[in-house]
Amino acid sequence: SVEASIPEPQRAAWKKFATQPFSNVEDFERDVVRHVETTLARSIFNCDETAAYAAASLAFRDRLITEWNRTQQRQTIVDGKRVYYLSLEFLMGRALDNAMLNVGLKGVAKEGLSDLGFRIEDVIEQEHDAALGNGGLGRLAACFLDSLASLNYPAWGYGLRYRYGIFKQEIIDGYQVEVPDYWLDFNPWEFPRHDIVVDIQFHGTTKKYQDENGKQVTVWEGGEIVRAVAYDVPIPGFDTPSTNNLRLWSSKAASGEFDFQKFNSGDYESSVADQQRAETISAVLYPNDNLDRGKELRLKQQYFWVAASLYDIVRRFKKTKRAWNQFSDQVAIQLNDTHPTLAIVELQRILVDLEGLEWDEAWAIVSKTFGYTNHTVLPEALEKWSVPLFQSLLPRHLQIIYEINLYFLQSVERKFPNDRELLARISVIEESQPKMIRMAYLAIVGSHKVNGVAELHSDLIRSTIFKDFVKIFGPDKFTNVTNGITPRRWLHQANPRLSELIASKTGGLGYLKDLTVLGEIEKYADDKEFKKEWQEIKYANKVRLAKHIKATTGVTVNPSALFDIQVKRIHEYKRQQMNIFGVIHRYLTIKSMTPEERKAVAPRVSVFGGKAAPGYWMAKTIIHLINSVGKVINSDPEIGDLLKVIFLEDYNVSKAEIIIPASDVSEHISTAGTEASGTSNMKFVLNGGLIIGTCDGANIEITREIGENNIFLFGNLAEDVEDLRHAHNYGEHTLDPDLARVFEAIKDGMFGDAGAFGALTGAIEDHGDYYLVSDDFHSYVQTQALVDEAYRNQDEWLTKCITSVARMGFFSSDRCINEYAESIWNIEPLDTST
Ligand code: B1H
Ligand code: IMP
Repeated sequence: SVEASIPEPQRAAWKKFATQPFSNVEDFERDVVRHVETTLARSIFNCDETAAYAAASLAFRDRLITEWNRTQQRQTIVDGKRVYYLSLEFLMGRALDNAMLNVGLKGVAKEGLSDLGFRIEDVIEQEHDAALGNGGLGRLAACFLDSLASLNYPAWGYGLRYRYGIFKQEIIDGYQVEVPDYWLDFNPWEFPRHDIVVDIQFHGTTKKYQDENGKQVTVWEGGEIVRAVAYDVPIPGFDTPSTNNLRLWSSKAASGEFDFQKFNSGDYESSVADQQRAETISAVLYPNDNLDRGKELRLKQQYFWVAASLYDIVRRFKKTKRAWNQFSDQVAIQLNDTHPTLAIVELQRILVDLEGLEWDEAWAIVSKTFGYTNHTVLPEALEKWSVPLFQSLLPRHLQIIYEINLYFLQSVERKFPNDRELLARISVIEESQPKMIRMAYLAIVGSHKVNGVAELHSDLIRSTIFKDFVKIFGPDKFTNVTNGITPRRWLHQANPRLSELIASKTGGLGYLKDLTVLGEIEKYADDKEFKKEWQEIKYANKVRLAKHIKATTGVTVNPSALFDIQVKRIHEYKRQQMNIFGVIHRYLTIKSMTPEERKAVAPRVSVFGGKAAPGYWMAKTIIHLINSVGKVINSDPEIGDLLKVIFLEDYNVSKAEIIIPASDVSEHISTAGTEASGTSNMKFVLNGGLIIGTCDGANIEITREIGENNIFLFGNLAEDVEDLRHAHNYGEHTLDPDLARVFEAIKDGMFGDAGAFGALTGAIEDHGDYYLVSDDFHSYVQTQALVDEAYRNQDEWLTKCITSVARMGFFSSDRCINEYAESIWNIEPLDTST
């Protein structure tokens, strides 16, 4: 039973007046008007769309929080195991549309808003994206939260409440310009919990002494304290009352406001300095995707967030009054990449230093609690922290890491005696100058399971970067859980007409809870009527995107042309440079044709979008080249509709919801072995688009599911990459002749100042072509020709699209979360009928 704070005799009043969330149009309208008039202090004289958005959101928030309360109560009563998902990124996007759909009251809201004088589409558009993430890793965390709630798992997300999310991108004269994303001036989706605070310590010193029983005890004292304040974001499940919690920590000065003594003595500046320094910790999201820069503030963020979250988790466990050895029966913690690895060290510290457990006893608990997900093999993304930095910031944690490493190395030594090289290779401490802590190794040693995010990726980590650890721990510790996406946002919300069509053939929206039901539409892959409707929906989605393109870039594109889309973070390994070189090749080819020949060309619109990390110069040069090429091609009167090149500014989750449903073909063309999974590949296929891609990441499993006739694969295989790179460096590297022609055009100044793009061509011609652009170019261009040819036959094309969608059931994040629950977390869904 749960202790209630209100005595029995007074509870009747509480029950009588318990909040009744709206469920019909009239009650919804009443809530909206009440929020406009009281919460927002506005009226019919100044209620604009922003206010309508705010009030509608608050009405839904009231609903969510009532269910949130019930869900938390249910979890407490059941008193079972919970899973905690620790992620430095949650790329949530907009919340209102999602809340309306998940709760099943979008129709009610639509009618209610219309009665009050608003169009629901315009109201939804007012919302600022919650963009607390960089790309795939952060969006995966958001899809996981949706699935965890929808499947009724008792689960919490823990993250940081950044004041600034990922920057907004503006394109000025073809260059990326970063603008801060100050998103918190009004956020109706969070609940500040000023009563849930944790004081977090940094710096200071450690002391060892013997306690009264003669036991060695270590204390960590002094240094500075920063306060963590909890902000809760309710996460509604789809078609279930379950509403889970995402708890985000915000930093502030522990002393409260500022030092009044300093203030009164006239030292104004330093009186606010402490406060500002504390608030800096949760101020900004680091805008790097797949890159570790080793900045001190980032380490502070990591410890701040991990320590606050663990304090919260341990507090919750202690309330159950269980013995410590039951901790891992109650708690599973998943580490989203190595960013939260300090949680392993922090839990060991809590158990040994604060709770007085023996080292081995504590370590047995710790190593049963954590699971670690690896998301990349790129060497520049593997986190390492310098020992001197740790020594200064987290002195006690450094000692614990050394101790963990010592015991680990001793156990390896016993198993593999006299193999000094092995010990050096696997040590958590890299003996460099300065010494570095290898966070991935620490995460492996402290977890009971390690997983990759797609089959090829999981195979690669087992056979390359973590090979020695497989030998040491055995193969069972290493597993694969292929990523997935939530069909609620990425089909139902983004593509309502397609969702409706599918629902009409599969007996309703049930397929959104069991995506394998999609299989039932395969029987319509040759159905004339069905195909016609399908085609119309795709066309309407393309018209919608064409309008967006016109409004944001001024360029008119023809919705009947083939839409070829590559939207994702700009990165050399994702090879947007190969795509734009291919576009130039296409342009040169068309230019060399006679007018008669041009009549046979299939019109195409090449769409790009994505952010470059502010310090990633090469990626910024790629953006510049795309825009420069677009400028020339889009205004070439000889070309007209045959080819258009568009760069869409500020790609984010809400724009993805417009872009993805409009694609005919999308590009997932990373150098084989570099993209751990990719998740937008799944979104594009689920929305009835085909893929041109390499044999990399989840593309391989998508092919297995949908059939190789329904995907355009090209390029070298992962197993050959190493040899090819070796050959580049030691043998001859001859440039592909088509690519050479493209380079000549660039160097001739066809797209403006040739010098500006020298780094891009140079990386391929002169610096080893690490990403194998030249090696894959011929195969890429040939495969693009096959795409043109296939698109000409619309009837067959539609069959491919429908068949592919029908076979995409596997890629639901529900499947993925069930796999984690069963094979890593050992948790069960809760019964919500009580
Ligand atoms: C992915 C990252 C990443 N992998 C470091 N690694 C970061 C690494 O801020 N940092 O330091 C940020 C992000 N992101 C992506 O994860 C993979 O590249 C994708 O292939 C994969 O689909 C996605 C989700 O698993
Ligand atoms: P992928 O790298 O194409 O697999 O992208 C994965 C997912 O991350 C996309 O489908 C988007 O939801 C999201 N995403 C990728 N890049 C960005 C970005 O630059 N801003 C916002 N979201 C992004």
